[in-house]
Amino acid sequence: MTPSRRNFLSNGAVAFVAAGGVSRASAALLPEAASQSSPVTQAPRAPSSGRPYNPVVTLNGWTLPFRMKDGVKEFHLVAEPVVRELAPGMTARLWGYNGQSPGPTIEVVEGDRVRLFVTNRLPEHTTIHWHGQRLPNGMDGVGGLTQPQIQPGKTYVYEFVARRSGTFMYHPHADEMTQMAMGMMGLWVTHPKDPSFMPVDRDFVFLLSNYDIDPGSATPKVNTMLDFNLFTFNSRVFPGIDPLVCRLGDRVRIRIGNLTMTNHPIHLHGHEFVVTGTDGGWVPPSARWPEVTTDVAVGQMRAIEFEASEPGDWAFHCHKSHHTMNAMGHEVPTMIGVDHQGLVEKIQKLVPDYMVMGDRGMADMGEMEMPLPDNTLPMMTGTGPHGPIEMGGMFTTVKVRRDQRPGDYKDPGWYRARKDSIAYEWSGESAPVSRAQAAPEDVRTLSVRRKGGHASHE
Ligand SMILES: [Cu+2]
Repeated sequence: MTPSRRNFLSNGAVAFVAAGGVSRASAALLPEAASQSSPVTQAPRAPSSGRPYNPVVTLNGWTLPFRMKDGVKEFHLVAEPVVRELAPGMTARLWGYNGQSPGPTIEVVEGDRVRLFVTNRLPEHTTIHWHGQRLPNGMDGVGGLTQPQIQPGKTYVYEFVARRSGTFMYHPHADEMTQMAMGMMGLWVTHPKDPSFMPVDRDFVFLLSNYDIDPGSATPKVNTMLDFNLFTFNSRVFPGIDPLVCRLGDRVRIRIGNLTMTNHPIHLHGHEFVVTGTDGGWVPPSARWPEVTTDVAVGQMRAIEFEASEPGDWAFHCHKSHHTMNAMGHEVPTMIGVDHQGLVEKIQKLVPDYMVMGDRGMADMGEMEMPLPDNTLPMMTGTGPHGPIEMGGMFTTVKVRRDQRPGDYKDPGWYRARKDSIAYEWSGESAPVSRAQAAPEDVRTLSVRRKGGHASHE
């Protein structure tokens, strides 16, 4: 056993003893740390005390309960290893908060004094940084800079006033390359003091995160710099991501935070929206312009708003096409246009399971039943009412329904469009197809010049 392995184990043992051995008297001072094991979207949690607000809905997530103590809103976050189902068929061993990655959403009201107890049940030290908040410097959660690291088994207390309304995030500022690659992050929403300020009927929130998990394994590779293979909304990939269910005519807000290593152009079909909020606060109406795609850069928050005026199942996704794929083989050659005739039989004599892939594009992958290693997902997955959707990763739908009851977020199933309103196959006479002249057989796209110049190269 190496010394570092031994240290790791003894740290873990200390954490366990400390977490399990808290005396009753001191435990009573801490607010209960609620935990969540289900990845299903929980209904919005109306505040039980304190100032009123219109709660948000965390996509495939939940809101952390609080208690009022002498006028202070108290929360208890526990940083710990968690098991997160990324989609049915695949679970990942992540680090998160209170049983899930991302951690629970924290909802408070502008002007609230907030006290956050943070218990560390990880095998290494951590901190929490309250991304975007105005707060005293010592509460900013940058390990080494503004506070000592929270060692395994210890609980730290953060306290500050939520000074401005808006959308924020929380994440570690301690070994963050590892801890964020492992899924440690959460959302924070500060509601305006006046509940009639910019009211909406549905207020959704989610974080963008990415992981690199080899097929057949469950723990993300934390040293990956750019080549991630799973891109997620709230640590879920399509078809494991719930739809954003709306009632026709609803004013809808979607708040998106990005804690991945790259930007994500988030695109909504069938509606145009305006960006109403950024990390810096609310955008004044005179400064907004209509969009159908908004780029959410690394470390940014965007709130978008629109009227759900068009019934249907509308795609809502990152527009980087690799981000709507699950674990991909990066070494796969492009085979479009390659003639396989006669080759397959020859190869199958050596490799009986060999299949031709990609000679007419990759769309076949959406329906092909290929043998997969345990605990991974097909590259494209999810089936709709008209067949395979050929998407994974950062994709879901906004479902707009006339008969969805206010406050009801239950999936209404697939949209039943009127038959004469669906794109259809032309059954009339076919017209002659005029084509550009075919490329000549002997076309050279690459001409190599050898040292001897033109003369030696024909
Ligand atoms: Cu993306």
